[in-house]
Amino acid sequence: MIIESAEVIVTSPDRNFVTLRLTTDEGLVGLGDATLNGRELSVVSYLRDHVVPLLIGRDASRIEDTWQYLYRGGYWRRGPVTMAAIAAVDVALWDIKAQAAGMPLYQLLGGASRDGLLAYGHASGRDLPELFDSVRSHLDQGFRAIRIQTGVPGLESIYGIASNKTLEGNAGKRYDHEPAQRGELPVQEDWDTRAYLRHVPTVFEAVRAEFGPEIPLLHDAHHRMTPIQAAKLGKSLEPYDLFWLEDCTPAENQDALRWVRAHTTTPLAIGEVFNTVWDYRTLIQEQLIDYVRSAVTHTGGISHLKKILEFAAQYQIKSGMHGPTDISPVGMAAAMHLGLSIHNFGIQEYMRHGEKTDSVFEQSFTWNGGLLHPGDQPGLGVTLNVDAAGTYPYVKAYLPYNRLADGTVHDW
Ligand code: CS2
Ligand code: MG
Repeated sequence: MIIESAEVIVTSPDRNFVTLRLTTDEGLVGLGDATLNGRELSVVSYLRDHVVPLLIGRDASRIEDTWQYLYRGGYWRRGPVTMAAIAAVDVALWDIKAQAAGMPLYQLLGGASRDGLLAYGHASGRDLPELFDSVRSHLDQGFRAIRIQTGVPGLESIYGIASNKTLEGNAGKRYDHEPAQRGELPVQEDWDTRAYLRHVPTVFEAVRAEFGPEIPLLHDAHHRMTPIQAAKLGKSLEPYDLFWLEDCTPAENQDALRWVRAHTTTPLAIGEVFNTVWDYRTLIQEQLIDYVRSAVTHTGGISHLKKILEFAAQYQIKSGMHGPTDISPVGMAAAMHLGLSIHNFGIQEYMRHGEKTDSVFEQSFTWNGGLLHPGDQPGLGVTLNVDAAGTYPYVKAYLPYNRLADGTVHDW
């Protein structure tokens, strides 16, 4: 089974997506997500200019060999662009292999280890009434676990608040928070960690009072605190029994988590900006985290993330795969197949894509009783409508950045 063609398809229905589409000499088509939010075109070039020429004529069945060929053969290893490109090739080859075997990918990965995947949705609000409405709306949609993001008094627009705006063409319909904003330059947002640290515990106190002790609640600190600030927040949130506190410190410094771990029992999740197992080694070996947040799309594909999760399993660390709207339906499907097959599945992030996106990517996953299931179509179970994709050309978009009150750039 030879790879006959490799196309890199860029489309922007509700937001930009980059998809690798491999076709074999037997007519099988495999898809891989290569979307890197706010830097999409860098991966397009990496694929088109450097990787695609290496794929044509290769044996599509040799997934691990192709992975090593691209990782070791590329000399310049790791990093978000390289690992998103390798991920797209890897997932497309797994899609093809499962189709050739006539089974859904999770069956090829070892079969189902559960009936479905517990998923969490994004509730948010500038104030408590808005937040409570959002929690209720997610409960009505069937979510059995909910991420809580709140506005902070004194800060205009911060990460994670859906009501900042509604997406063009989706007027009147709540739309989960899509952080990347279309435009020629990134938008500046303000930040004040001390105001945030004062406010967040009061919000969780109110949410628990309103919705009770059972429902799993998650929070994303989005990389903004120092180790001791993160320790302080983790401790102040202990009474509210969080499922996890995510990205409490910037990810580069793995040692920082030793401080946080020393001060709080709030479970910790990290890794959505990680790209290889090397980013996790200290965190996993020293049990400094409880959840691996990597997405298949940004961590070298199913082949590499499966290895990271098997390493994590030895330390009772579970998966918590990244699943915002900048992970395409192809990337989400890959996450669901992997998540259904591994033993140490924890939870899956699930932000709904928009209608235009659903018209470009035909999907077979199901959402039932708060559980996702990838479906039982052969392969990933996603087909790309190339004509529809062509009607939504790329639109430049950037993630915002942060400045503190004194003008200093801060982690966003
Ligand atoms: C976030 C993301 O979903 C999350 O956990 O951290 O929304 C993140 O901001 C985006 O994926 C960045 O592209
Ligand atoms: Mg996050």
